[in-house]
Amino acid sequence: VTHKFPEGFWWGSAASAMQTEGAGFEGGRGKTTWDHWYETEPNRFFDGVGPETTSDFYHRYKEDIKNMKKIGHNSFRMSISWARLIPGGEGEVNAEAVTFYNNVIDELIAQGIEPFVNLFHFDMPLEMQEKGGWENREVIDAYVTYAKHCFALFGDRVTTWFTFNEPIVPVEGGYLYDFHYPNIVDAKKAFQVAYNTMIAHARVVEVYHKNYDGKIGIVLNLTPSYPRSQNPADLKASHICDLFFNRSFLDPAVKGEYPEDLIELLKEHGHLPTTQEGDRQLLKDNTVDLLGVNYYQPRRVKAKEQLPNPYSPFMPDWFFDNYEMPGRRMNPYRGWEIYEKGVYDIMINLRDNYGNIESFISENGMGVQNEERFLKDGRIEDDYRIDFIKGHLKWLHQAIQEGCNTKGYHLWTFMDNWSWMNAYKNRYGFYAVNIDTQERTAKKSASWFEEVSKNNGF
Ligand code: BGP
Repeated sequence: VTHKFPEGFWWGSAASAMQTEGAGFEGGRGKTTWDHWYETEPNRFFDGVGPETTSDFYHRYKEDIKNMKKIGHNSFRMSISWARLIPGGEGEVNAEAVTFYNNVIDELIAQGIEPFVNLFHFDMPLEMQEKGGWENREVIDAYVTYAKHCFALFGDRVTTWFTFNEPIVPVEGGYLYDFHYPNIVDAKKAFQVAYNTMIAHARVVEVYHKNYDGKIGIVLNLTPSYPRSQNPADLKASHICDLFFNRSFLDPAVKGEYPEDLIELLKEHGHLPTTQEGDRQLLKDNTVDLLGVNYYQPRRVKAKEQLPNPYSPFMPDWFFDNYEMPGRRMNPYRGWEIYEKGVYDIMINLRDNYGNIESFISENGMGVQNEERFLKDGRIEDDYRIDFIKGHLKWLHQAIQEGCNTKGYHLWTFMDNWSWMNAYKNRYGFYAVNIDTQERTAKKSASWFEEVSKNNGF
């Protein structure tokens, strides 16, 4: 073993309710925006596949958790579906959902796998979105009540919680770039939604800290923003990109305040969100205990080639252009850049500028289209995924050597699952899932990961 990880390193994977549970509306699950969007615009979804069945974790969780144990997981991040626990988002708790989540949590613990539980992974109850979603503070109240129920029901056994997964994604998708419901393009609303999400987050952190002893954090997709050159214009472009896409969530979550230059920028363009008295203090007082970092690819940024038309609607991209760096390594099966050192740069940044907050890689993974082409004697020989994970782990190991407070590595994802508009296009799992039969088959990476976690390194 040349890369040994610290004792107790978290080896595991992550998944989310909407993407794995399936079972349609069985067990009294309420509608989410995804069910609604699929009903109204099925063509938006890859192959026309919607969220009703996904990977049937609802019925097969026992088999899946057994498989997690088999490949050496000591931790697993799942999410609770708000719409399953409280159909409609407010009101009565659904007893069947309580039974289901109790069963899953108890089964994980029985197998020696620590459940990390996330409260919100893109799956807004439809009724809450109809009230305006995160634009409306009443929805924040409903979310806080939902969180209180979760803590009261499961907090005796679950001691690692997350408020949100990638809260920027519903903002980008739903309010800027048209890939999530309610698919409107309006930067002013986008910033309001982003801001209110952080208020919801801080209020839940506050509730948890007042009443429980465990840890609570947030999961952010951090995308290091690398400038094309060291020219002032490129540096400025990458700085602004970083403010919008990383620091708008990272700073309030970890430091309890927004970057001054982000506030100035929004003010200058008349896009500051509406705030309420007490918000600033709330954020200040309720920072996270730990940070989940989802890392897939960096951003490559250059100065704007053409100044934006000042009469066009304001967008973050007024300030930078994406840059296709010559020679960058691409994942040929998903079209995303592979840059393993990104995890190291993120961790060093957290060490030096964010008080070395406790963190872990909460998602990292390699999506592959038509992965069955790598099937050999009944098993998917995913050596590319092994190389991908190894490459990232090497840099993570280096960061730990240099004093970063990095506690674990979770792959996205445990088994192939349904992904938002991409449905089953990109496969990420340690286990392949046949979506017709729901049969699970370990890929080569699963046995490799089993060795890694057993040896606590490779
Ligand atoms: C992350 C999300 C996951 C998952 C993953 C893969 O941003 O947290 O929910 O979807 O991306 O994305 P895709 O399936 O589009 O390749």
